[in-house]
Amino acid sequence: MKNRIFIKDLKDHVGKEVIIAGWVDVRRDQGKMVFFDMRDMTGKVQCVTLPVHTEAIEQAKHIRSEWVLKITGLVNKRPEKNIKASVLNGEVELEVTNIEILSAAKELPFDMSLDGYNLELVTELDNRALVLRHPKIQAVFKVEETVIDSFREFMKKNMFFEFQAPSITPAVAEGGSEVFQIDYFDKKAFLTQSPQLYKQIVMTAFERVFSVNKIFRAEPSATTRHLTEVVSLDAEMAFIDGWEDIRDMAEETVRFILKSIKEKNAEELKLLKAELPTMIEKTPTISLKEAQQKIFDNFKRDVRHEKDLNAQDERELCEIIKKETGSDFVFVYGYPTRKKPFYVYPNPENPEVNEGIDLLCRGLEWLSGGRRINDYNQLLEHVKLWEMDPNKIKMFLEAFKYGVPPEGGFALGAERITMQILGLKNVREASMFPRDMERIDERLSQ
Ligand code: AMO
Repeated sequence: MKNRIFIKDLKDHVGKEVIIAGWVDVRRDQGKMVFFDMRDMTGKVQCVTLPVHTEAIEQAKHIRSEWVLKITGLVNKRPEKNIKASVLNGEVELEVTNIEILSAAKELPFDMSLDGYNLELVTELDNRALVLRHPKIQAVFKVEETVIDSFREFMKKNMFFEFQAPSITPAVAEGGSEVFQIDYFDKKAFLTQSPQLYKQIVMTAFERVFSVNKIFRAEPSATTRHLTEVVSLDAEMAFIDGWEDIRDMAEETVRFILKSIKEKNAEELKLLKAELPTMIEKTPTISLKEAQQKIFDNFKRDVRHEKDLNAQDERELCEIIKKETGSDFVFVYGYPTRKKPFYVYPNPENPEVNEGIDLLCRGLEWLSGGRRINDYNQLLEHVKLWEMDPNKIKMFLEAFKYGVPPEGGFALGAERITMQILGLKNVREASMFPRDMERIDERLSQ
């Protein structure tokens, strides 16, 4: 739009007539004057319509929340007693001289004011298109944008090459039944559960690689932590001395993401009353066995013979580690080999456990990764043991025939990180268009 000024820049135009465009936020009639806030993508400003501007005030009396207007007005300094120094445009207001209605809006179905907004998650998701206009909802996705951007930035800083992983695959990468099968012409194929096999293939050519891609999991459980479509932040690197190199790279990646959010999203954190998790200088690393022992010692729950940590174990472990060290994060290693995917490297001294790792924070898994098998024959052995069809992953296996250095990698779910950083109760709040067993935009049971 020609000559349009962004609302955040109005303070640079005091005394001048300008054009702004945006949405009506709230209208307040006061005696003969009409006040309303206008909002564009850069912020808000108070508009005042005086009786002298006869045409404008007649129109101002009709406008309601979410109407889209083009406004001509004079940028005035606010009277001294009305100055709000701490808010954007707290020192100025716009004296409206002309209103052009670009689009009228239906009456809102619920209170969309900053403090009045209070919806159940189901209603929020049923009205996603409208609630995306609310600053608290926008704040969530601005933080998520930083999570994804800063992951990319950190990877590039560290010489990782970005590639585009496919979403349609001939085979199941992670194992298990949590996979969507699709009709692929007259054949069957799958939606990818993870770019795992592809990031490993690309690593064999580019050394350090990463991808930001959608993954799909047919998670049958309706938990607060699972989506069926996830933004996966994946990394893979060659020439490692051991799984500890992967752990350290994962730790520095997360540290950089947290630092970026602190720098870029102070306003959003404040609005959502969120406190960033504490990452101490060296995140504690403990084995699954040690973790289970700690849970037993502290909570008198005996999970020492379990093969994995369940949701309650993760919560309790994080609580213990926080108390002991001040860290919100903890790495867990030493999971049973047969409980993890075929590509994870077994510990040579004790092949019953592998060199995979998980990073937990505030009671939830943020990241998985570890060292991988880089020897072709050992990989083939695992393919057989895991009862997989080598023909279905021929391209992957092919890459390992021709010399592959010791390697490993990790992956983080963008929604889970956002959820945990902001203290959201449900991962669906951190997905703009969440897909789960019960919803693809609309509720499936309707
Ligand atoms: P994993 O299956 O643990 O590992 O997934 C990695 C991370 O992705 C996120 N995540 C999910 N988030 C929401 N809903 C889900 N259904 C969901 N599934 C996964 C979590 C999790 O920590 N190939 C390995 C990674 C690797 O070894 O590099 C993998 O996919 O944050």
